[in-house]
Parts: sequence; structure tokens; C-alpha cells
Amino acid sequence: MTAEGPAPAPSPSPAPAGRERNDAMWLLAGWVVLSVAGCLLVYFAWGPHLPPGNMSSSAASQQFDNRVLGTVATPVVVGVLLYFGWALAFWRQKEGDDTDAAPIYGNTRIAVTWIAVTAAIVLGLAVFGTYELIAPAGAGAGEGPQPIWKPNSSSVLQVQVIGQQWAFTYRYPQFGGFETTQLVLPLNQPVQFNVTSLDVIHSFWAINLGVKADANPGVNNVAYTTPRKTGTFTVRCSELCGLWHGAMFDYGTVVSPARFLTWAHTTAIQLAPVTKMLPPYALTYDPTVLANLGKVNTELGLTGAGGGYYNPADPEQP
Ligand SMILES: [Cu+2]
Repeated sequence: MTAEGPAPAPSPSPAPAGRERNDAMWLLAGWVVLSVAGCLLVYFAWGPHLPPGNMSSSAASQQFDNRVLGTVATPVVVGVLLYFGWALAFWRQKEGDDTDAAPIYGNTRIAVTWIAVTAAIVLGLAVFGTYELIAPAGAGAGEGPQPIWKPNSSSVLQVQVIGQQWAFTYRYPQFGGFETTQLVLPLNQPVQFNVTSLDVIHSFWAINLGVKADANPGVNNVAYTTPRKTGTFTVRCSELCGLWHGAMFDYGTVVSPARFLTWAHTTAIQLAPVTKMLPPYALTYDPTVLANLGKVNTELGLTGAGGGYYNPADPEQP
């Protein structure tokens, strides 16, 4: 039974009943054989190469989703192409034949079958999609400031992603809150991305990790993943954010936990003088304060509530 179309229409010329039955049986048999072969090919041969790969828990679950969706779609595609090809090959109008095929209007069996099969596919995929979003801790998507679906782990690495025109920077609050352009993650460690922006709306898209979360100014958008393979992954801004949006990309790396700790401690020490000048770690930052970042003057030893910034509201500052 095909899901995508009416059963084989009768041939244009009034054909004997036996001929119609043969068409229907051949079509059905061909559809079953090609669908089974196609589903196996899509799931097992093509599936492991589908995006976004399997570099992290969320990427792997998205790849599984794509394999399932591709496999479910295969019988539909095979049915449409087979019916189309069959009609072209065998149901052509013959010379001098002005008759029309029998109308399928009013065929209750086809109508009921059509509605039942398409409803089952759509509702089944809705249930599957909902489960697949919830079970893998939000599936790598931004869950907003109060995430409901969290990883089952007591130790989660916090990484803040800050978008601004036109670069991403990353803060590591569990290592003194240093801010760097490097995104380094340890293998097999659940990560919580806290994504925010300093200006317009950006979107943090760690493609190979299957993580995508909008970066909105004044909002903390949380997304989870667990890296499962070492290597390099691509980060792109996925929200049109101005002139150099297209250049707003970089690369992150997944390394062993030992290498990560070495990198984090070394970087924390290297950047300590800069970290002191940064605003204290927070889930969001006030862009009207940050606009004055370029006016930091350490030689004047400006300190106080602003953490060392030039504060236009402070009369004692130059
Ligand atoms: Cu952007």
C-alpha cells in the first residue's frame, strides 16, 4: 500500500480487468521491494554520513533523527517515482484513443487509506520528535534562561558564549571567569552553554556538536551537549547580524580532559591581568556599560563598583 497516492489508475483505454490487476500487483510488488532496499540503504549506508555527524551527544541524536526521517520518507519517495515512471511507461494515450480513464473521485477506500496512513505518519513523527527533543537534554537547542531538560550529571562545565558584532568570545566561570576567543571543551564532559549577546541578536551554532542557541542581548539562553569525539568543530553565527555576519565564524576543539585542564589553568593565569578589567562574571551584561570598554585606563588605577572601568556617572573620573 502506497502512502502517497491513489492506487494505480485504470489504463486510459478501457482495458480488461486482468490488465488492471496486473498493474496494481506489479506496482505494489515493485514498491515493497524497492522500499525495503531503499530504507536499508538510507538507514545503514547513507545514515552514518548524514549531518551533523556524531561528535557530541546532541549531534548523534540529531543524526539518528535524520536517519529515521530519511527512512520514513523513503517509501513515499519510492512510491511517487515508481508510480510516475509506471504511468509514463505504460499508461500513455494510444493513437486515436480519445477516451478518458475512470475517475477516482468517490473511491472511499482510497480516501480512508490516504487519510489513515498520512495521519499515522504525521502523528507518529510528532510523538517521536517530542521525545527526541526532551530525552537528550533539549537536543542541543537553546532552552531559554530556565532550562527544563538538563543532563543527568552532577558536574557540568559552564561555558559562556558572548556574541557581538562580529565575533564570539567565551568565558569560563569555573576557572576564574577569563574570556577568550578560543572554545576548548573536554571529551565526555557535559557542557552547559550560557549564550548571550552584547549588541544585536546573534545565534551560536556549533555545527558539528549539533548545538544551536540564539544570542539575545540581556538574555541568558542555555543549551547542553556532551562532546563524544576529539577534534575540531565549526562555529558560525546563524542569525543575520549586520555587515560582517558572514565572517562571524571560528573553530572550537574537543580535547582530552587532562589537556583541557592544562589549557584552562594556563589560560586563566595568562589572562589574569585582563580578567581583572572585565566586568564580573554574570549571565547577561549591560551593553551601555560595555560601550565604555575602550576607555579603560589601568594607569589611572580606576577601581571601585565598575570593576575598573571608566564610569561616565562618576564625577571623580576623568
Ligand atoms: Cu552574528
